[in-house]
Amino acid sequence: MNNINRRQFVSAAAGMLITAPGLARASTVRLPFDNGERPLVQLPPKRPLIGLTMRPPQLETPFEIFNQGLLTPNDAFFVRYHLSGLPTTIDPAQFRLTIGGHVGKPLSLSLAALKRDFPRQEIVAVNQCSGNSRGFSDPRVGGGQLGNGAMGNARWLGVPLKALLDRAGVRQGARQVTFNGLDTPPADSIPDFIKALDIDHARDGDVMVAWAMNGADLPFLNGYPLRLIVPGYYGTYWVKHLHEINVVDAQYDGYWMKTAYRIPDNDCNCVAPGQKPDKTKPIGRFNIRSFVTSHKDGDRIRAGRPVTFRGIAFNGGTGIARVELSLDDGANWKEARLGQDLGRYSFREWTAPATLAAGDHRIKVRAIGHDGETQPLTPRWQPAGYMRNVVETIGVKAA
Ligand SMILES: Nc1nc2c(c(=O)[nH]1)N[C@H]1C(S)=C(S)[C@@H](COP(=O)(O)O)O[C@H]1N2
Ligand SMILES: [Mo]
Repeated sequence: MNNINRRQFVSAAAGMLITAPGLARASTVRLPFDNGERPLVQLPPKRPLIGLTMRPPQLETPFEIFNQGLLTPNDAFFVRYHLSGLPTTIDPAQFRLTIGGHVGKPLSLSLAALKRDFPRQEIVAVNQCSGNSRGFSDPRVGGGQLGNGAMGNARWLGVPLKALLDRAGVRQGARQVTFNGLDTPPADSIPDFIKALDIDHARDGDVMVAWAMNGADLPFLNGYPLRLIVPGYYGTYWVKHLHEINVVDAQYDGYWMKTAYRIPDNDCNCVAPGQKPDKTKPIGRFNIRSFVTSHKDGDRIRAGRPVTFRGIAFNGGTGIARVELSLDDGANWKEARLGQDLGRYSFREWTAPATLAAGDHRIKVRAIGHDGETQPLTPRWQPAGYMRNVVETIGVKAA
């Protein structure tokens, strides 16, 4: 696609959001919790996805997509925004990424320069919203009532953030790096969405500025033309439409770091249901999760016939060491076979053969990371509904 076409394409997609929300509202789906009915909403070029809000657009991926391949297709990838002021037109020829603040030589880079003058890097990594699965919180909590579809796995292509920071020359005393996107608050009272990483994290070589996802330009709704990729970290840090990077010599204390996206500062990052934490810290790495994708709760299967259960597992970056399946609600566990390794930040496929006698069966799956972390059998709770990673259970009937 040449620049002119790309520009028109982007404005058309954005215009659709503003002028015709819910244009193609095909049907509804029901997420398995109270008030879980959602419209299927199509915002081209996305396929119909589960609609949470229209302004700003928030869409989740129908769960069956995760059984169709380890990489989540761009047109099925979930969408999350905080601010309704989305950029309407982005001209790739005019676009600049600036790197400033506590540096020796501030930079203003065109997309062409970014692609031409720096080393490239490709990482397969999961992007997961902190509030993925929040709708299952019990007691319930405020915030977007999400099922399990606010996550996705993609191959990201771009430049290591370290290379950009090195070129700008980070000065002595740098503490953090802040990231701002082109989206804006609808009112002055709402703080702009700006996130920060510690300087050492920003320079770890894995954090990157990406322009492509699964071999194509970033979709508009996933951050065209550039976004931050923070492998192993919750999506809140993956700033979309990224255009401004600033090195700062103090702890950044903007609203989205100091007040929002904080978790209990204790070993479980949890509190007793209904309680408030006495100390919090910014959310960080994913905890470990695994899912069955081949079957869903309530499925019927043939009794006495071999069946293969399949699913995915991922964690905050040590990678998946083992996945175990229980066919009897957690009494016995057997090891699943791990599939292709796309890297320690990716979904890892697992499969497990089974033959079930006639009757009802409670199937559970749990993953163990290379760091030894595993999943709890009872859900942890916290007031924001972040970081759900309880062992998932589905009921199937064999007949
Ligand atoms: N500019 C911008 N970037 C953003 C956000 C936002 O509101 N504005 N939301 C963040 C959050 S909370 C998540 S979970 C991810 C979602 O990425 P996606 O929309 O590409 O799936 O984007 C992150 N980056
Ligand atoms: Mo998020």
